Amino acid sequence: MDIEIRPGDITAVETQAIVNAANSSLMGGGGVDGAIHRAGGPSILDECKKIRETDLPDGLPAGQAVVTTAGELPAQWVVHTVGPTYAKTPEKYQEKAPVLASCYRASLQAAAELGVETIAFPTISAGVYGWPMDDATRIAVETIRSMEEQVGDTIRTVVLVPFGQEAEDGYRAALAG
Ligand code: AR6
Repeated sequence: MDIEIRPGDITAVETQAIVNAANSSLMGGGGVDGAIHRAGGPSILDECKKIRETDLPDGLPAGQAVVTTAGELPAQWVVHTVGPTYAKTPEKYQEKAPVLASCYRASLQAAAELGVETIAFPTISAGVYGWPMDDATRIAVETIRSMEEQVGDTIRTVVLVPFGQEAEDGYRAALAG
């Protein structure tokens, strides 16, 4: 499983799947969520609404993932996951860091079940949800690496998409570590 860094807008990335840092409602929002729904068109929201009506009436819990098609995006699939909000206290951090790791695990598992070979991730929780960039990128890289045995037969390439220099620096440091 190769891990690559491709800076820029994830909506332009031509992997088979891209991951959305959504919220529990699955009804769209700002940040990368807004960008994906804008660029992908209304079919993504239509599918999210159906998922809410059928499987997830209370919304998608943090740390889990669901898949829709990708509308007009170059990708075929959007994997929607919900990161935790950042909390500074050590007790809360101990509770929430595993939830962030779970976003990466659940997204990779969902993609592998669909036979996806290439997938791109934004820096989940590192925007509106306030997670410090160095820690968010470290958790991303460590968790993706830890999944190699489970999903590496299917997923050949994981693309990390930093949106800004701080994210890119974080990924480079984590990959070197
Ligand atoms: N391509 C790649 N990365 C992006 C893009 C893009 N087009 N746009 C933003 N980022 P955020 P969160 C980066 O806030 O922290 C939404 O309103 C951004 O710079 O999108 O998990 C949802 O609906 C940051 O590094 O997601 C939720 O309510 C990273 O993506 C909430 O925000 C994540 O920032 C989720 O917050």
